Amino acid sequence: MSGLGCPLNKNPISTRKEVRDLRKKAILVACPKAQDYQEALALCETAELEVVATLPFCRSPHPATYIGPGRLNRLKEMVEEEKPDIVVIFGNPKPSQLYRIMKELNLEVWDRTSLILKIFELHSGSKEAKLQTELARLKYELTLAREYIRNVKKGEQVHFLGPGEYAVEYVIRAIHKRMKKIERELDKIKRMRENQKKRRAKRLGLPEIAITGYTCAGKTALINALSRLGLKEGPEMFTTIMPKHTKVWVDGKEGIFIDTVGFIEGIPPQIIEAFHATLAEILYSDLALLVVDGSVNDVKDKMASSLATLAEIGYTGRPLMIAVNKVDLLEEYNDVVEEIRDEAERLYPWTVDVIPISAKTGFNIKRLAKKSIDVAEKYHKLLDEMKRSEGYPHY
Ligand SMILES: Nc1nc2c(ncn2[C@@H]2O[C@H](COP(=O)(O)OP(=O)(O)OP(=O)(O)O)[C@@H](O)[C@H]2O)c(=O)[nH]1
Ligand SMILES: [Mg+2]
Repeated sequence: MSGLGCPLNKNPISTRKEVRDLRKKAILVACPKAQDYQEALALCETAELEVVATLPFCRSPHPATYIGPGRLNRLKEMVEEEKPDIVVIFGNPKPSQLYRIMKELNLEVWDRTSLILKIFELHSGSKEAKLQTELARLKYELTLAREYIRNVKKGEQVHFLGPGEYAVEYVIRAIHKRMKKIERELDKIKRMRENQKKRRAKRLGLPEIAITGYTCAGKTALINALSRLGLKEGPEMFTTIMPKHTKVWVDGKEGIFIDTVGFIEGIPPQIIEAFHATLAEILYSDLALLVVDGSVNDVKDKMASSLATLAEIGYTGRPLMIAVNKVDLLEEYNDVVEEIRDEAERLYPWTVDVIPISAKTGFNIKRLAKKSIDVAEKYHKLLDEMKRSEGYPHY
């Protein structure tokens, strides 16, 4: 890397410790007793933050300041002591609440959405991923800028953003303009992607299976086990942002498997909206293959959350295959599989089968792939027949 003003030129990074020292310091406001506390820490770690202190917050939100006046005072003291770069409120404060906290602390404050957006920004490699992430960020910032204007109009003194009402109105107009431009560019990419898909379907005529599920469930590990793609897997969250396809051949049967972006509990709506074209890969497929991490305690919650996201993007009333992954980490997995089967049948009656697998050791991988191709093939044929009749569904 070269260029003026790049501090790395003078002090080349040579050790992992030095790299870690470049992380921003954060105070995390979260409930240590909550099931998603580990997720909060993992998200901070993936967003390259060093959590220097945690302020426990387990109550229901306060109407004005989300964390309440007492906690806010304590947070101010902690900011004085720890001098963090950022405060992370692991929740979903309203823009007005977030605005008040920022104003009180005079510091950058991220909520859950902002934290997830940061990770998407860090992991977006392709042009399409970058544009989608920027669009999600702009949608998010628009709500904050509107809140800022509302407060200026109420005659409040504002400090943290600096500029006055007209400057912020100018920023809002600029955000709208940029959003329009991105939407046009994404539209072009979407049409290109749809054409590629149509050409692929015409050329190969193979059933398509979208591998979907919670972040870190092992979707990429599964596609790697089925192919020689060697895609990046990792313990960090949202390693995969853009879909990847591969043709898989099992015992004389062929299908296209697609790796997709992971889900998370309460996935920010800005991400669902901005990543619509990417998530549509799941809708255009013949079968969704839901991978769940069978080794974690909250596997049923994570599955329920993934099913809710599938419903939100419109995947419902269609076949679903479930793979209970990472069974190599369990001494005994039959009970977990049965529990997941019962829960899946209750929450999603179109579940075709629940198969235990290990993407790491390869256990049951072939069986899963074969069964998935079979089901997808049947649905593919059914869709072809429906296409010829009037009842063709337009996804
Ligand atoms: N022990 C074990 N580890 C696994 C298995 N499958 C995946 N992993 C590990 O789990 C972590 C997450 O795997 P990924 O394949 O990156 O998960 P993903 O679902 O693609 O995650 P995102 O891309 O973030 O949505 C990685 O460290 C994998 O090596 C498995 O069957 N057994
Ligand atoms: Mg992945």
